[in-house]
Amino acid sequence: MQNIEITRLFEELADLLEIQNANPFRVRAYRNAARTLGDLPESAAEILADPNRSLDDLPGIGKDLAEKIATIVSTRTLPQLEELRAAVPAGVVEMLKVPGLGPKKAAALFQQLQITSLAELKAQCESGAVAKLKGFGAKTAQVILEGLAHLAQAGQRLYLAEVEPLAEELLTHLRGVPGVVRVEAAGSFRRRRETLGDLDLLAIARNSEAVMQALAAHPAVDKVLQQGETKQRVRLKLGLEMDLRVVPEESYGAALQYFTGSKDHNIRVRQRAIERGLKLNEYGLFRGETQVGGATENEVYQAVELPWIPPELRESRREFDWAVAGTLPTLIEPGDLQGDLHMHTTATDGAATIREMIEAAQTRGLTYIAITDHSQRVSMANGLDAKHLRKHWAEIEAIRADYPRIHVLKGIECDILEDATLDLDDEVLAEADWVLAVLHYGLKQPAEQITRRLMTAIENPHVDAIGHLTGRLIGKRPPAAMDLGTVLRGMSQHGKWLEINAHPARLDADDITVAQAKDLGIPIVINSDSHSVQGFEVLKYGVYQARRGGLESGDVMNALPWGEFRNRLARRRRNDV
Ligand code: DGT
Ligand code: CA
Ligand code: CA
Repeated sequence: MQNIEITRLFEELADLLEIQNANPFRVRAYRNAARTLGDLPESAAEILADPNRSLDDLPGIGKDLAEKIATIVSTRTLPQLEELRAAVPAGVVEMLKVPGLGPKKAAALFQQLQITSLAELKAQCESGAVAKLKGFGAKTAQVILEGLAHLAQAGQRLYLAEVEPLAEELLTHLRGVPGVVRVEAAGSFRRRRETLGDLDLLAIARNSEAVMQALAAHPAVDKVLQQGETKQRVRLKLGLEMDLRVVPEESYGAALQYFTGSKDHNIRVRQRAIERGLKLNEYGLFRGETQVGGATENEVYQAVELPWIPPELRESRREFDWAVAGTLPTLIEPGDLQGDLHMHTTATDGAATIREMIEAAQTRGLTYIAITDHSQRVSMANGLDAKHLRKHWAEIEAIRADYPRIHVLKGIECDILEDATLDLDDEVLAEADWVLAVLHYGLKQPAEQITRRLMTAIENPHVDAIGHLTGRLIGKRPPAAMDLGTVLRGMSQHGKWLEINAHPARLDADDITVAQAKDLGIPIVINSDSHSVQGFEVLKYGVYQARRGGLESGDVMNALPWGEFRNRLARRRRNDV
């Protein structure tokens, strides 16, 4: 069990308590515990299993919380949480998913206007009742309405990163069931989409009954929703539904191909089969009534005269053109990354010191990093002004001398201000080894202004890369509107690099944008945006996004060995790109 699952439950508990107007100290205790676990470099479950160690040695975790963590690790829930879930109407809990609505406001809406569903919330915002509530006002009501619209559009999907650890655990669990020959995840999970609507598992098993029983008995499963002879649908406690299908060995490839999707990709593969006098479905490849293949995916693609296509590319974009021409990219792999150019320390809003970050990066096998704390505009995160930044850089310089095996760049995450100027003067930026320019504020400005702001950064010779391009938070905050063509052409012309921010809520720039960037020859960097020593874990999600954009290792600057990276950066900085 991963810390993130425990963290989620504590946060939910804190939210529910807050809705019930519980003692603020209790609420804070759960939130602090969630933060402690989130920043913990090791698994709480492993500490529990170690007889020589105790969870209550961790800061902010007392005996009571340690016991609760133990309960979660063994049951994946808490009796207290179940009680609260039953006591607070589901519609009120749902309100917390609305961007701009926290537990305090949800509680007020519930207690004072008796709102218990999103539909009622919308109606009461439109009628003006919400605006009249104490502490709300017309502007808040408007923000809630916009949040509701965004939520409806995004649907109820979970981030891949929230699901992946559990999916791997379930796969391992099912692979251990006697008689199981193979189990694999298909669907959007296998295509590594940034969010998942549900999880699709496919198994070959001698006894399908036994696999389904093993799944139903797993503590992560909340409820069996449907069960047939070869198909089972369950709801996971994580808040996601999952299909398990048991298929015969001779159909496995066809089923894997079919259920991996995407639907549009499948339609084109099936069309190619028809053109060759074949019929393709999830049971196999058929000529007339006779099965002529389908045990492996390779057979399926071969039959339609294509090479095997990596799942991440199966979105019916350019993969067929590439496959036919024999130019499918050799996609970058998570293990290819050698550096990370975006991370925070205790100098601003990070949880770890410069030394701790360097050591954690080194433990992960990275050979170069850039420390990029926030600039002054981000006052909430203790952003640095010129004076404090220079002091921070001097500290990095002194410390990096102690670590000869890793190269540490003095960087900055410099804000691009609302008025299209940069948050720090050129003479300060000129002293940095690495400058990442980003938008944090005013993301709702008109497209022309956002474009102008980005162009300011792009035209500034000291800026090396643009970080989290659109500022989106998937499912929570829409991307800033901009003239993407102008921005990308500008980046190409001025030799700027584009970040894929690997944070699971950002994954920005997205797959389609990085594919466009690649066409324009814009180098990509995949960064963790770590705020703790655990932060590097997310790098692989950035790599998945890069794969979906068709990127090869050579397109990604921090997949280069240090020497080559340094030369590329130096060339960029001399402006001969
Ligand atoms: P999701 O669950 O929304 O994140 O996305 P997927 O792609 O996992 O979609 P899902 O779970 O509905 O279906 C899994 C795969 O099954 C899908 O990618 C392609 C295949 N599939 C499902 N329904 C159809 C269909 O009506 N026609 C075709 N050709 N394929 C389908
Ligand atoms: Ca799915
Ligand atoms: Ca499904």
